[in-house]
Amino acid sequence: MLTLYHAPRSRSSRFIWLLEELGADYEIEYVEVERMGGIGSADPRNPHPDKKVPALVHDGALITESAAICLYLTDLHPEAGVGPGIGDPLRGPYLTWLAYNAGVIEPVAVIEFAKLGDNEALSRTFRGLPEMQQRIVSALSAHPYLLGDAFSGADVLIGSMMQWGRHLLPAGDPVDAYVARLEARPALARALAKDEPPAS
Ligand SMILES: N[C@@H](CCC(=O)N[C@@H](CS)C(=O)NCC(=O)O)C(=O)O
Repeated sequence: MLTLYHAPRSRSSRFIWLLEELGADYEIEYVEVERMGGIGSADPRNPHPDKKVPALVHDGALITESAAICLYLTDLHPEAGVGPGIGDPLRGPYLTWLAYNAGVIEPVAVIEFAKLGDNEALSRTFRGLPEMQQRIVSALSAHPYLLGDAFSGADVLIGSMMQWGRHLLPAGDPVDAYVARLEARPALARALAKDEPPAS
C-alpha cells in the first residue's frame, strides 16, 4: 500500500496528481505543517523527519524529497509510461530534470523570493533566474513536454511550479501553452478535487 502524507496547497499536492496519472492504488493521510508566518503546526502523525510534506510510505518504507518520490513512483508503475526506465534513451534527461528541479529550480525560486539574487556565491552555485528561464523555455519551445513529445513525471514536478510560480517564467508562449496542456489533464482535475480533506 502507498500512503501519501499530504497538506493542501503544498509540494505534496503534485503527488496526488502523479498518483492519479499512474493509476496507483493509494491513500492520502492529510496532515498539518508549519507554514510561512508561523501558521499551522507540525503534525505528530507525519513520519517525515522534518515534519514536512510530501512524505510517502510504501509497504513500511519511508521516502522523502520530491525528486526521490517522483522517481520512486514512476519506477514503481512502469506500465503508466510516465517515467522512462533504465535503458530508455530518455532516462538520462528524465533524471536530469528531476535533479535540476531540486538542485537549481527550487533554490533559484527561493533566492528570488528572498530577494538574494545579487549574491555571488549563490549565483556561482545555482546560476540565476535568466538561466533557469532559458533552460525551461528552450525545452518547451522545441517540444510540448520537458522530455519531448510525451508527458512525464518531470512535467508533474516542474509543471506544478506554475500553480504558484508562474511569474518566475516569461509571460506568453511557450509557457502558457504548456500550462494549458497540463491543466487539460483529467488526472490533474481529479487530484485537485482531493487536495483538501473530505468534509467530515
Ligand atoms: N525538499 C523538500 C521540500 C519540502 C517542503 O519544503 N515542504 C513544505 C510544504 S510546501 C513543508 O512541508 N513545510 C513545512 C515546514 O517547513 O515545517 C521536497 O522537495 O520534498
